[in-house]
Amino acid sequence: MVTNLSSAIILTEVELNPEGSDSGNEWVEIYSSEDFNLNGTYLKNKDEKKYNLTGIFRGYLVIQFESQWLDNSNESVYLFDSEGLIDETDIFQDSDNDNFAWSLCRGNWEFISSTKGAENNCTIEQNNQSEQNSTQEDLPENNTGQEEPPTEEPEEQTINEENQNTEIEFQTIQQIQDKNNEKIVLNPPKKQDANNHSYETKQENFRLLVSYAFSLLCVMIIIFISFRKL
Ligand SMILES: [Ca+2]
Ligand SMILES: [Ca+2]
Ligand SMILES: [Ca+2]
Repeated sequence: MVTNLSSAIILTEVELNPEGSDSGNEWVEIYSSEDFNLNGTYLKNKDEKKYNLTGIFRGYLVIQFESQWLDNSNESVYLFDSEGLIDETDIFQDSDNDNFAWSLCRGNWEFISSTKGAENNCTIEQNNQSEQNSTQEDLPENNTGQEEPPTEEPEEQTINEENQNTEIEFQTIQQIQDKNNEKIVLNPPKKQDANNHSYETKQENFRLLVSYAFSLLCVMIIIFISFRKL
């Protein structure tokens, strides 16, 4: 199945200044993941020169110009179809007369070793480094996330202290109530002591009376014996 959907085709690599003579050796690389009909599409440079494209292709396609077509500074490449602009590059400069070319890597244009008609030589290490960097950037957030819980402990301690204070206040109230109870309980025995005291006083008076009577009896016996001897 051949498509001409503009979303299926992109610009992937541009060689402004190939090694040696530029005339006849400059090229632009485009890519489509499925069969694409180029009829009606064209390239345009920053000087607005057009270069018509034809044919059906899939994957990477290199368009090599027969004569000098790309300037080595302040140059861009645009891809059009009959309905308008499909894709465009950044503004490029290439003063290096070698096989380095501007290459699309993860949405950004990078000046790296060219891969004419093949997948761009985007370094995997950059991926790993960027992932490591992002991981390292994430670590402090995780650390701060782990450090957050200890701040909750003082709040719990405060709550415990409040509970302890409440318990202490409750104990104080209980002690006051206990003291009140003690007063209520202790008051009646004082009345009992008074009764006991009066009872003891009566007993002592009775003992005194008995002792007086006994003494009087003894005196009378002594007197009786004395009179009997006379
Ligand atoms: Ca050039
Ligand atoms: Ca050159
Ligand atoms: Ca390439």
